[in-house]
Amino acid sequence: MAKKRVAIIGAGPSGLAQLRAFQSAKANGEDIPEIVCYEKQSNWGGLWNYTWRTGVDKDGEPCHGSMYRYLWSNGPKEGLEFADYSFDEHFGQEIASYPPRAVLFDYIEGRVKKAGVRDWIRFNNVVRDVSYDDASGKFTVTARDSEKDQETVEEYDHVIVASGHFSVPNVPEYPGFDGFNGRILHAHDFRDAREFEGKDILIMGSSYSAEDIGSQCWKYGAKSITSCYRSAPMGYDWPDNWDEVPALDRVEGRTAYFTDGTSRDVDAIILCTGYKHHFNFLPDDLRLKTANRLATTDLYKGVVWVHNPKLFYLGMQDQWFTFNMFDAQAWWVRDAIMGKIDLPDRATMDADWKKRQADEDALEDDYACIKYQGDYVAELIAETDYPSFDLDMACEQFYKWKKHKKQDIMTFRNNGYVSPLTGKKAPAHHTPWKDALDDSLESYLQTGA
Ligand code: FAD
Ligand code: NA7
Repeated sequence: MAKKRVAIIGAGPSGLAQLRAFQSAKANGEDIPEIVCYEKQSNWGGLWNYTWRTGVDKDGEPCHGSMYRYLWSNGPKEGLEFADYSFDEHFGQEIASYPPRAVLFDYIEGRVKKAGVRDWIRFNNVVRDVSYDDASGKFTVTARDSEKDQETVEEYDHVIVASGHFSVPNVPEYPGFDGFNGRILHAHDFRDAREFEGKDILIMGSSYSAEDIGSQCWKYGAKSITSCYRSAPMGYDWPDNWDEVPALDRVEGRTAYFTDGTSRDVDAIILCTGYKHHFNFLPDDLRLKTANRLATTDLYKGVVWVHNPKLFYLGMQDQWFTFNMFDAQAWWVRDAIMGKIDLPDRATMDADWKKRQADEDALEDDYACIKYQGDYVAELIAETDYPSFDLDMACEQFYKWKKHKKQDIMTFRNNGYVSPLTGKKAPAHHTPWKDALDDSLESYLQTGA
């Protein structure tokens, strides 16, 4: 029988987890399918592969990158550590808990370099279209190779969508935006906080991007920060030049008016208003439509497309857990494709995601959400040979992180956490986050002050 063919779309942390999952089965002597991973960028790492570009990329495709300079991990690294590749193994030394982007990129890359899977990836290949044919039971994937300036059309038995969902911005419009005498940008296009040194800025939103982009601007010398929320304030004890106010009502000239009747003059408006699950290469019958939540709509076990269980999605959940959750999903999907896990009938798959959503809706607070996602990761791991680790201990590190943020939002990154893999507590970083202006790998890995 001909080997099965599997297409993976995206070589970010999720797609790379899938490559590593198949490679580990191969290393165990198993007969794995033929794997082709399409990646539209010229390197791997997904969002962690920093680009200065905004708008369109070098090939005229929507620029994938949403990360910015000076970004440090927004949660402790002990919560995302790969169970088959510890930070200690990669760096050969203990490192602090909130690595900058370049350090995490190096870690992600280290594992897949060791696995030797780069040849499975077709870089500079954007997937333009996927379709499914009932008669043949196969998918057709159409991609464009920008280096060769050529289109390819190939058939696959399975498709795994790992294209991320924090790349296509959700961009609301408010009255007066078209006449604003300053810059309006979405977080997706934010690259360097130094641009806003000495400026009065308005941040819209009250989630991760609002908190972190506002903090970056504060760290790199913005004159004042005003953040406005639609539903609930972030509620941290902000520095003196940061005010958190209710929703924006309208803008007139340079003046922003809020729903509590107050107003501010601002130089720039940064829309930290989230992202869309957007798949411009998928037809209606294959396209995931879900809110950004922990239990995604129409995905059995969070990964199997219930309308056509030969199609899988990775990493489509809102994320407390990231790299190790993508791993758990990738190992599980690998085993489903290789026939080691049986998929149930449609009714059972539907009941699964609906129950997960009902359970999620009943969660009381962020602590319960963390535990809920930790339990999900543990559930998948238990069904595969991914190395098990202490998920409760990982959750504990997130609980401590939440408490540290509440204590002081500008110092939480100075803390160290315990690795669920090694049981060791990370050392404090040599420089407090607010004073560490150099985010390079070399600077971060220096030991001692
Ligand atoms: P992505 O990293 O988005 O990778 C998707 C890949 O698919 C990309 O390489 C892209 O080029 C490719 N692709 C997309 N469409 C196509 C196509 N049509 N054809 C071919 N290739 C395609 N997580 C953390 O754990 N810690 C953090 O501190 C953290 N900070 C973040 C900060 C920001 C600003 C953002 C936006 C996210 C952050 N995240 C963080 C979450 C982040 O989503 C995950 O860490 C991780 O990058 C998700 O991996 P992924 O592979 O699912 O998606
Ligand atoms: P999130 O977590 O999806 O948050 C989006 C925020 O934007 C949230 O506070 C929303 O308010 C707000 N929002 C959305 N639409 C609007 C409109 N129309 N008006 C005002 N405010 C709005 O996205 P983030 O970018 O913060 O985080 C995404 C990932 O990036 C995250 O995983 C991090 O790791 C980095 P709401 O609360 O819904 O009222």
